Amino acid sequence: MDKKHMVSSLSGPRMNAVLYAARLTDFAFRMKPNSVAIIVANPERTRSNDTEFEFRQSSDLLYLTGFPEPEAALMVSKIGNKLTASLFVRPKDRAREIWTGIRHGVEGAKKSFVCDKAFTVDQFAREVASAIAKAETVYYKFGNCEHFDTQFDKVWKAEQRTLENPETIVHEMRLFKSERELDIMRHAGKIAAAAHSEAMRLCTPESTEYQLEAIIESVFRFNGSDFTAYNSIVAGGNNAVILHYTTNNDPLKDGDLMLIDAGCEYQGYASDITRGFPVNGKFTDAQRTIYQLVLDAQLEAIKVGVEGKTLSDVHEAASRVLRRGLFNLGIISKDVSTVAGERKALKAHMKAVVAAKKKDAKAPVEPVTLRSFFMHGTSHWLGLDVHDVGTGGTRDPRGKKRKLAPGMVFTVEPGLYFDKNDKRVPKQFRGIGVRIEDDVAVIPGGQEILSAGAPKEIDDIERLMAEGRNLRLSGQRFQSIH
Ligand SMILES: [Mn+2]
Repeated sequence: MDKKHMVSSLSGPRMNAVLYAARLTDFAFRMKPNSVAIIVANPERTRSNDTEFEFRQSSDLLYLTGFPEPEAALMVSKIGNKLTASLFVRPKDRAREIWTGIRHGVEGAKKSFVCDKAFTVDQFAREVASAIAKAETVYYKFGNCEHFDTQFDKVWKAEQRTLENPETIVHEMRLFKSERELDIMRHAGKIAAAAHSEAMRLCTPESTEYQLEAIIESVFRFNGSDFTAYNSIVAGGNNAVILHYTTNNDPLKDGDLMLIDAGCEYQGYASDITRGFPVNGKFTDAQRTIYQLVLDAQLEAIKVGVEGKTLSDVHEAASRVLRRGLFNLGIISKDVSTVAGERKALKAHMKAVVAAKKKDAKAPVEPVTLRSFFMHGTSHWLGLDVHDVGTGGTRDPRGKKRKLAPGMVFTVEPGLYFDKNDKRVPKQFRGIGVRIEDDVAVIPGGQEILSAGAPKEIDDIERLMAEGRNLRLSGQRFQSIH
């Protein structure tokens, strides 16, 4: 692997005790007076017989404590002026640790994590009951882990306290990234960008989807990321029109366009990048036309995504460029080439659908609009979850449209998908699927593209792929047993 694609994990930024303590204090500050909040770990999940999927901590518990083990919970109590953070963890167990690795245990939890008290997890029900007895409000979210739900339910039913959702607090906090979080996300973006560049460099018409997937994920892991942030989408040719294609098993075809949507998770934080490139290193005219249109839309949308704007503004900016482009290519008609025109046409269509249903007649065909080829949103929040949380989604707690502000991180990912059998589009565009996705952080007075290291301009992609081809001709290639 090329040296420049290695981002050292040793130099990577991470959280520390001071930062976790500040988070816990902020969380407690936002809790109601005389309340108790409980946040639980994800359960372990079976993959096959007696082996489990790799464990990933629940994002809220990870955010507040950094505690990485299953069968764990955090309880924060705020009674009068007294704040107490308690961790519940698995007990030390020499026999189990030989098989599955070291457990922090109660002593380790107290030593290495921010808490006032630590208990073994079998004390959970007892300690929760005694904390709830003194509180007026209890924060707990059912549905994360059945084991804890059962225990909590019994205790809570016996005490009859007002129940609130702790996510309304934690998710609002998670929406705004601190300087350290941005550093970690920059690092995740760098690793993922290096992986995409490496896939471009090493792709040939003889490659397969799974080989490119292996290259992408080996760069992730090589640079110290913990997981993929989601299942990698590595789609050649017409597979790119399937939005969440993750089979990744087909051979590539000379002349096809590749779509790779893959991101790593570093210190719990996700990156999320999509790039497209021609399998043989040269865009055809048709591919160039569609790719450049999506890129123009993406660049325009990114420009709009600054402080004070909303994610709908970003989506509308991308859509405007795409509508105009599709009209110029003769794919949509003039009357639906504006947002007002599109709205009108779709409204009329809905009416016709309802009318047809009443008469038991066949439903009318939906008019061809941008939505026929771009059927997803342009943005989502990014953070500990790839589709990150933020109270109320794109609306703030008061129901107003959420305005972008420093510390928010979101993706910008317009796309166009023309199925190979779609007779609504000119022949030369069929079988082309393009999505271009970057990760954008809003910073005071501007924005920062965390994924900028992955080329997306046509010339840059073709240059990188030519460079890779020359290296291969000189004998350098990715190790393969074939
Ligand atoms: Mn995304």
